Amino acid sequence: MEDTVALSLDEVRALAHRVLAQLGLSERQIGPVAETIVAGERDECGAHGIYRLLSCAHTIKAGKVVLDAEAVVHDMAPALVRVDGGGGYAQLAFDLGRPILAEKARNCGIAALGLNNCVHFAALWPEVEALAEEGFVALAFTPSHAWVAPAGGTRPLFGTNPIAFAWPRPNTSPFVFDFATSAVARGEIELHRRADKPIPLGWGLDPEGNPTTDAAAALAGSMLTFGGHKGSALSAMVELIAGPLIGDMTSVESIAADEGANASPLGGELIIAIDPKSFLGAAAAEHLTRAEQIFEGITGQGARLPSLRRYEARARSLANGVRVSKKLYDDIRAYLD
Ligand code: NDP
Ligand code: PYC
Repeated sequence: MEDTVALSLDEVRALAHRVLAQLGLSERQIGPVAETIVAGERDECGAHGIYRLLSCAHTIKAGKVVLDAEAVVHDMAPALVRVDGGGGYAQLAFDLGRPILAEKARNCGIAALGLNNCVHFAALWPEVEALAEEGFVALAFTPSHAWVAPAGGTRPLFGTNPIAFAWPRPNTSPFVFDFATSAVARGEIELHRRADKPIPLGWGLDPEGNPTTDAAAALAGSMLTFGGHKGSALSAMVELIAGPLIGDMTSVESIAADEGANASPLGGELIIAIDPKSFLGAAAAEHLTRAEQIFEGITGQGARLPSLRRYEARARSLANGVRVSKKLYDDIRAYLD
């Protein structure tokens, strides 16, 4: 049984603030970055909770984050806005762009926010969930580093390229899913390597292109997409719509810009918000209520609704705090010495 440390969410937040401040990140960025990390730990998303403080530390020490970045808004069209993150973390740019995206989606029915020139380490669900809490249907996409082979190939080309979706539900938390188009997020394989645990077949290939259960070999070789050619095509879509479409890098370009530093991915993100009230007018409430049949149809046969695990974890963490691996806690605290 692994040694663990019990922390309240306030202690997780304080730890994140202290480590990020010690690393020299500006106050402007510490707030939104720390909140994303707290949310990941709170919702028991191990690969995107306080574990990410280690990748923030590595990325900052490698000189790959502009510590005092200022995000700048470019209002492109009635339904389009871009935010240049100035080489800082994507959370700063998202926080600036979110109210503008919401206003444009309310005015136009649908609107898109392109984040450019950002560092990405996080899960995307906090962003789409926040938009759905405001009543929007929301989607988000971002490329990462070229770590993933296309279906049928053996060399890294795509990023782990997540797709996140959120749907507002009457009187309850939004329906949200958010997953990498690789078989799993890279962070999950990194956690297996740290714990010296084998990975299932289907997650990666070794550097010679052979299927492997060795986490380190898959990290050195290539990861695989989920769902064969289907995940591969979706991954290509993410490259295109959150890369060239918004004038930003592909995963191949991001890993080239990394110059072997093994830091977090750099580049863009596309977020789309749709306002059901604009499509449906006074009938919006009736159709959102009808949509509930889909969720009842899932849970009614004992199947699991994406996001319910997180909401249950959230309730537990809000009540009792969280337990984190002692080794991870010590590795993070080492940045305070
Ligand atoms: P998973 O394969 O664990 O899939 C996560 C999603 O699927 C969640 O919405 C989860 O819901 C849902 N889910 C999982 N198991 C089931 C099940 N049995 N039945 C129904 N729904 C299920 O995650 P990944 O490893 O693919 O990705 C994890 C995170 O990594 C994502 O948040 C993603 O944004 C992030 N990521 C970020 C990248 C970046 O560049 N910024 C790159 C790649 C990944 P629930 O939450 O309730 O468990
Ligand atoms: O886990 O694949 C990942 C990842 C990349 C960037 C953030 N998370």
